Amino acid sequence: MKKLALHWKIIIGMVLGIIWALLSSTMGWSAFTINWIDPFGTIFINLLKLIAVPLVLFSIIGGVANIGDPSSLGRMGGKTLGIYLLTTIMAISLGLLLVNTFKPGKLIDEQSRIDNRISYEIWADSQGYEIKDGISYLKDPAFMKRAQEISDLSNAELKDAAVQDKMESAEKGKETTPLQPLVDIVPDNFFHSLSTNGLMLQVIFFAVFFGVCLLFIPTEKSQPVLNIVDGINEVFLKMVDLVMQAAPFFVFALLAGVVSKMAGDDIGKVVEIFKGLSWYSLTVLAGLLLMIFVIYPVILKVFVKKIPYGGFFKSMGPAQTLAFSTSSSAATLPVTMECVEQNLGVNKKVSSFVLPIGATVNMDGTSMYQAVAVIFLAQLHMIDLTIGQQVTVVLTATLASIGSAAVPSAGLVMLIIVLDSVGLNPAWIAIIFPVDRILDMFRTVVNVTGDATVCSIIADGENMLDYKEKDPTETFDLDS
Ligand code: DAS
Repeated sequence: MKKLALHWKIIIGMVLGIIWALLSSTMGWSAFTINWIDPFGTIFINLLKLIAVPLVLFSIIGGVANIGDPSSLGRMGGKTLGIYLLTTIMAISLGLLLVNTFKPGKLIDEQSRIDNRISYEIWADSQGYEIKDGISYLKDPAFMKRAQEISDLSNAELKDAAVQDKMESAEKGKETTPLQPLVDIVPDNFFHSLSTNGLMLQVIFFAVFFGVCLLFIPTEKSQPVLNIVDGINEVFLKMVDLVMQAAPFFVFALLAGVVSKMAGDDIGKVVEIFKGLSWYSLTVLAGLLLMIFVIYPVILKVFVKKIPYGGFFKSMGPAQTLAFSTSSSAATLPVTMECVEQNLGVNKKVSSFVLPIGATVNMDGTSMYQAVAVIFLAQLHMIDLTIGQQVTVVLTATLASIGSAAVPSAGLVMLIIVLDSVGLNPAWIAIIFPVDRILDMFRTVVNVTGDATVCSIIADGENMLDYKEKDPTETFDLDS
């Protein structure tokens, strides 16, 4: 029987995980699933993250030192950041087009929108915001009574700790100087950067710095270092191959855990979650799926003729299915790197540099989702953002997606900054919180697909792309 490609095995693992979770929630076994199956999903993500940081460190040092002249590194760096920025702004613009066209926030009943608007005006007034196009609801005592009920209710909902601490951490992140993001890239203690989650940019900075300095020492001294670096790199890539042998089982555990935590022993909860936010979820999904199946393939067709439509998906299948299952670009990074190098034929000198940066700062799916979410929430509260405000959303969603960590639900936390930038209530993330984990799976696939697309364009531009149709069953082979 023909060997099944790994991404099909992963998809089968995902489907079985969802079926198991739905079965276990009807049979009352969700506690068993959460206690005895879900931990294997966490182990899988830990294993991938365990590999990601050292793999990035050694592959960038090797990639930079092998590049030869620092000027081509500078050129590649400039192109990388430039194209990443372009794809992010394009994703946000597509999101704004969809949410302003379908207006999902206006599809709820008028009275609820009026109530929402009143609670917004109460909140805005308490923040000292001046409401320009204020409506007369606040003058009518009947509305004031209703408003008080709503604001009490919404405050009670927002007591939810999961929302509260996310808000506190984002609030803390707000008090910084404009150049703080630049300062944060330069580590003062490299071992702290290695041992602390979310400091990938500091690891990248150190690796580039170390690799460039390798270029400036005599070859007889740098070559032994490079040989060790390349050897260590191979070991970490072999670790990826080993872990990926069990990916279908780990993904089964991941999906079983996610759905069981969502449904508990009441399968109706999953239905409830989706019914409440269906138009919003459908708008986000439409945008994300357009990015994956139309926008990126068109960009690839225009800039990189060699990679056929089907070939790209066959090559990136394992990384995309893993991005979906883990909802973490950081955890998926080692697999993204292997798929781009082994299947798309991108030279390691490009992928080792472009992909880790992409996983950290290029989150097209996240930025699109943030744009849709902000306009949806404004519509839900009968607030029409002006064009100027929507341009602000483009800028802050770009910055927020750059600042989002490559971990589950990071995009939701950074949404607070985008909401705040246009005078909306950051606590509204509680409204879209229930479906966030599911939408996060899709936006992480977009983030990873966008990184791979840009990496292929850069490699092709540097004549470092050697795409050959490959048998996808050979990827992650232990003896390859
Ligand atoms: N889960 C994030 C990632 O890893 C994306 C997000 O939260 O929006 O890419």
